[in-house]
Amino acid sequence: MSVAIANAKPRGSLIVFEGCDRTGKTTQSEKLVDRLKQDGIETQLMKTPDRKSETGKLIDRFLHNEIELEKHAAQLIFAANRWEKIPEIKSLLSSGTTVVIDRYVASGVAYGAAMGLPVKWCSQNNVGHPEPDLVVYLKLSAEAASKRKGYGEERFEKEKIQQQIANTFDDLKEDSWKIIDGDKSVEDIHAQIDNIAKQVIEESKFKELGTLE
Ligand code: 2DT
Ligand code: MG
Repeated sequence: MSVAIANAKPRGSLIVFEGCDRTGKTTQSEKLVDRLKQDGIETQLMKTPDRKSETGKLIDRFLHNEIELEKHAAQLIFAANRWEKIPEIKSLLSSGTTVVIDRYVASGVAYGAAMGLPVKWCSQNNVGHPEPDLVVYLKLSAEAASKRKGYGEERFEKEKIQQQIANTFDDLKEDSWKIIDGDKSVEDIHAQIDNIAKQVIEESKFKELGTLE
């Protein structure tokens, strides 16, 4: 037994950024990846939706209000777009690379619920996805977010919907989630996340990767 552990190869961690629109997820996930790489930790940045794949192109048009989609269909396309990434995520994690991902299943559920879909139905589409080791939940008031650059350009960027999405995120919170005040400075937030991420990466190395049920 002890031999097996001594020979086991450390895996990477799955670190997810979640939160409403314009809360700093993209900025912070990019900064975290740069920092981890500089510190010698193998890391890869990903983003879902990935707007470049075939499903992603459809999603991009939907988010820009160029096309309408029936809500279940929309959610299944978002889920499909995430499923497309799962083999790569699993392979990176098992080869020891940490994966930092800008939005993941909680966004699927929170935005799906805001479209009027049952939380249970939305969650079901993610059964079998690897479970995040850490969810960094960036929280910012809907009012503060609405003042940020670019707000209002896409489908869900309206204060009332964002408030509803924030409520669902709050309901979804689990032990692996860390709530970060998105109103602090970019550097303060980054320092906090860097600390938490490094701790999680260390703790997860020989822990079995979970699967969402
Ligand atoms: P950004 O590219 O700015 O992150 O916006 N969304 C995302 C869903 O409705 N369902 C999902 O499953 C996911 C991952 C959140 C992407 C937008 O798409 C929404 C905002
Ligand atoms: Mg956005």
